[in-house]
Amino acid sequence: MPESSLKYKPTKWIMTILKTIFITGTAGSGKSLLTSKLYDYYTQNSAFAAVLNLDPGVENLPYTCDVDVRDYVDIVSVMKKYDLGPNGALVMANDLIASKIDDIRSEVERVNPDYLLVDTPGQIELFAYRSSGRFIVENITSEEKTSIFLFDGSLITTPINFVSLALLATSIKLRLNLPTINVITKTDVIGEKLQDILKWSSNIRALENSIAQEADGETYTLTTNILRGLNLSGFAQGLIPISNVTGEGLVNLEGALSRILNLGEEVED
Ligand SMILES: Nc1nc2c(ncn2[C@@H]2O[C@H](COP(=O)(O)OP(=O)(O)OP(=O)(O)O)[C@@H](O)[C@H]2O)c(=O)[nH]1
Ligand SMILES: [Mg+2]
Repeated sequence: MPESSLKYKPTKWIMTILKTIFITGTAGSGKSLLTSKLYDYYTQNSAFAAVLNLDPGVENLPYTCDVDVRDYVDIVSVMKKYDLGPNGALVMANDLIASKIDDIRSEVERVNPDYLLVDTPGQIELFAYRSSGRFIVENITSEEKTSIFLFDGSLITTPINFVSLALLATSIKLRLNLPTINVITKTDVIGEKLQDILKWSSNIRALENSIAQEADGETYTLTTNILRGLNLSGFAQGLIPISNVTGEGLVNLEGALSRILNLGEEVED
């Protein structure tokens, strides 16, 4: 039995119903570190939080897993058994995880937290674009589910990069079919660029002007057409800037989660 399943919720909690937060984003955007910060936040506020790690390939995590897919699928064994390279093995591992969903769900139910934080794999396409990812999202029994999509602040160096990341965020939202909070991470290392990014995210005219300064011809036409399409669905609206390192902005993210998961009520015991 995995050690994590030894953590049980005290009896007084048994009747409360789970709320699940999927933490998604591009590789290295800060998903695992944010998971640990949210875990600390809920725990410090007397809520019972637990973490489900869905990344079969990760070696070190900045938190202790309560439920861990690595207990079900060993990536090195998958590589050897099926004679696969690392990417092929991750694809196979993700499908194997989906086939273990009943066991994973039972383990979550045994832990029985108020908040389940789900740290997703670095390879976002594995989680969001293969049917197994959506299957996992649909098969975790939970009263409320939401997704956080992390824009990696250090990747948004130009307005075109910003639009292409917003396109990815929208595509992931479409695949997972979950209410999504958009977050920009690593604000501690991007300096004044943050002001530009926040302006772009709230003012499509300003963004189009910045795109015009960077690109012309086909690139300009493609980028602005994508942008106008995304704007119809309110892309990147309310983008929340955070730093997982300094903690800046986390309080705003916690408030946004509360509005979705608790209808605006603060976390309470
Ligand atoms: N400066 C800074 N570094 C950060 C921040 N968030 C994460 N990092 C660093 O970025 C690196 C990747 O962070 P992770 O939390 O592992 O990111 P991830 O999205 O889980 O990565 P994968 O699962 O491999 O895709 C680590 O070195 C973190 O310390 C942040 O807000 N600011
Ligand atoms: Mg990670």
